[in-house]
Amino acid sequence: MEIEKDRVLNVIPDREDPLSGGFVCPKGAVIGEVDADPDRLRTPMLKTNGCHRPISWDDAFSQIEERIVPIQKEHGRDAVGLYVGNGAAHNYNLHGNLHHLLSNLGSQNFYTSGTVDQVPRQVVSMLMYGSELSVPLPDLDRCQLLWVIGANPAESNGSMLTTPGFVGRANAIRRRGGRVIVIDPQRTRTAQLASEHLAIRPSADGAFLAAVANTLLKQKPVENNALRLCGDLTFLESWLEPFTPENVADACRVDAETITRLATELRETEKAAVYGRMGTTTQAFSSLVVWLMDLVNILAGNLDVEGGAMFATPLFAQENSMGDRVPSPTAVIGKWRSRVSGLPEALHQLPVACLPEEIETPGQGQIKALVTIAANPVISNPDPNRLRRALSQLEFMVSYDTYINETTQYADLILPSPSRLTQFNYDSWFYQFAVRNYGRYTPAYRAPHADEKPDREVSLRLAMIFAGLGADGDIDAFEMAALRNEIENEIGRPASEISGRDVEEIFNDLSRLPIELRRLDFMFRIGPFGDGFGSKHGIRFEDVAAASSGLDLGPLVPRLPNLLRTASGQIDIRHEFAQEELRRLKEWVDKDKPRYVLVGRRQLRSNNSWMHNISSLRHATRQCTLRMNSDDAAQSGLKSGDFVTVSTEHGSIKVRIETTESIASGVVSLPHGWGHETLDGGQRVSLQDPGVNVNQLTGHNRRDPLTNTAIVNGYAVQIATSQCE
Ligand SMILES: Nc1nc2c(c(=O)[nH]1)N[C@H]1C(S)=C(S)[C@@H](COP(=O)(O)OP(=O)(O)OC[C@H]3O[C@@H](n4cnc5c(=O)[nH]c(N)nc54)[C@H](O)[C@@H]3O)O[C@H]1N2
Ligand SMILES: Nc1nc2c(c(=O)[nH]1)N[C@H]1C(S)=C(S)[C@@H](COP(=O)(O)OP(=O)(O)OC[C@H]3O[C@@H](n4cnc5c(=O)[nH]c(N)nc54)[C@H](O)[C@@H]3O)O[C@H]1N2
Ligand SMILES: [Mo]
Repeated sequence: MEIEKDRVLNVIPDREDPLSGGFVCPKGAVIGEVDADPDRLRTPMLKTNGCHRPISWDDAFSQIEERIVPIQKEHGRDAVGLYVGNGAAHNYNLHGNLHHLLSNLGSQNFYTSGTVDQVPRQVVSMLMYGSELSVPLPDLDRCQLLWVIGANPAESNGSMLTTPGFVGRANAIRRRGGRVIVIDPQRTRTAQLASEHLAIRPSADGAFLAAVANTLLKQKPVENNALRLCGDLTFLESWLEPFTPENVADACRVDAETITRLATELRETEKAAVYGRMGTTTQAFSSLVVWLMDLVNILAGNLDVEGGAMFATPLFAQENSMGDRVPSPTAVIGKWRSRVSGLPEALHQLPVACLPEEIETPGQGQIKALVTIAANPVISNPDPNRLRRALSQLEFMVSYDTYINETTQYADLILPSPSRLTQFNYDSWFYQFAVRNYGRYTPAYRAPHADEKPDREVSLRLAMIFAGLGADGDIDAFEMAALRNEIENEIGRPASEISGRDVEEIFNDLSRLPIELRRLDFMFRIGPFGDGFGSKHGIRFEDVAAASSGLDLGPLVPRLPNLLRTASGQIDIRHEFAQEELRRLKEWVDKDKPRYVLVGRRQLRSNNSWMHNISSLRHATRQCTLRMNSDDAAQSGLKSGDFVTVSTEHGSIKVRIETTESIASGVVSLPHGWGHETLDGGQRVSLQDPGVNVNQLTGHNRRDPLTNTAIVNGYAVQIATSQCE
């Protein structure tokens, strides 16, 4: 970035960066506009007589303490809920401090946007490999055949697959004689790059993949390390038996010969990988589809082999890479259940489906106070109107965000996030899923102003308030005590690289760095590339910081069996949920299908519900329209620009249609993140072009049975011509 007097003049691609190769996303390019946006929050705002007015930070923290602590004392720990949204994942200073918030809050009411997103992917990884972070990634730079199912990385930049510049990578596959196959009811930008596009019927991926797996099983699974780690798979013959290419072809709208050909090709191509995302994890059979994708990768001989579906080895230690392999005792779901509906916890979270009822329903453990961080669930969760009613009945709500948004406007107190330019970043979350082993440290560009609080301080002050230690305690001492604890735990683990070492020695070594960098250094050094605090030759924080274009740690490498953390020490394929879901899938295959189903789409110049306040991101391709197949529209006498009413059992919305050949007949699509008309000021540009909230059509009763993740793709909808313009 070129910066002059706190203002970003220019964002310059870094062609030396081994991960991005100099690709810059249009949203990254406008970081200066976000930073300079006059609507961006700059001081804490307290709601008095219905309006948010600036107050000082000291007063803000005192308020939080005065309101939260009595609620905890009177109603118990679960009475304070925490919701963490997508914005936190992109920010080390938030994400890297979350563990302080969680451990000190001690509440079962922890929610994230993950249960409207990727949780089925992580839970299936936990069940199969023993860790939620063991997510197979297509080895894009070496594969010769890539299947992309229900994902649009050309617009999304990849998800659970960090791949800046996906378009270049996909073109490279084709240039080296490989093939890209996109399986998506929409002919997305990714599908336009593909060698072959299958416009599958929404929700049919399970049936399609079960038929592929069945075909592979009959052709005999490819022998390799991964297959050997699965043990006896003969039970699959009866599980998959109903799913032949012929039996599923109609339901999938893919003919039987194509299914057989694709399965064979997958088996015969040496470097091939199956990858899927949002269209696979927020649909009717999410967890089953994820399970099937991994199964297909295994049966075709592609799991954990070069050019296939591989696991990252991130620099930042993760549970599957810290020393030797030992089973993870927490790799189960349902460690506790929600109070009202009894839904199981997964990944220490309750599903968002529980949030409104846990606020509304009286009794011990009812949520009386809510803290939201970098989130906008009023837009991003199903049934927004119910959540709005629930939020307005809270005794106290605090939100931490860059903007006043549709959710934070309900907060009694909103804390402003600091300018991104004032903080270093290390994308610890995203590098766990990067197509190369890689790490990049980005230093801060400027010092914070007197009124700008770093995320670290805000997070630690909140954690100290939760812990009952007061709003003005010593955050450094607090953080260092927690770090010392972590060191103690790590040296107490026999499998650790630093097992049995001296706490003080490790702690003092970290003390050479500024306090906010010590844990980052710790995590690097106990990880697979770290120096184990002198126990081996390896990396320390300084090495990462010195690599100004990012530290390249090479292509993905095979990680089995050491990656496994299951109790069996094997890849666990046999799970009851999968068998039950296959039965439900069989019924679905045989059922009549609705006339129209709704799917989502992501937009290049948007990021879920935000970035809509940035004028230069307004664009012809970023409109909140209902895309409808041209022939379907013509049959109903509709043309682009007409308004229709779209309804489900949950609600109805009026929206302008855009007719297109690029969506399958019987499928319509709406982007999510819109519906700013309920904003009571706060974002002047967003209000000029509010769009409609697609989640008015979705409800909490439709969930993935295993993880209770919301279903937002493949909704049956009715479409009626609207009387209004
Ligand atoms: N520009 C931009 N980038 C983003 C975001 C953004 O809002 N804008 N959001 C970020 C976030 S939070 C995420 S999680 C990622 C998501 O990243 P992706 O998953 O890559 O993106 P989506 O556009 O959600 O892709 C989902 C695709 O699934 C298809 N689909 C829907 N239902 C089905 C189905 O039943 N079967 C099949 N096969 N396909 C189906 C849809 O047509 C759509 O093309 O993107 C991230 N990146
Ligand atoms: N129907 C439907 N619903 C969906 C989806 C869909 O495809 N269809 N997609 C789902 C998915 S994948 C996701 S991830 C969710 C996303 O939904 P949410 O997680 O609720 O969040 P976003 O809309 O991404 O909003 C993020 C908020 O974080 C703030 N923010 C950004 N950066 C920072 C920061 O550094 N600090 C702080 N404090 N705040 C920050 C932004 O201002 C914004 O208000 O939506 C889900 N909902
Ligand atoms: Mo997401």
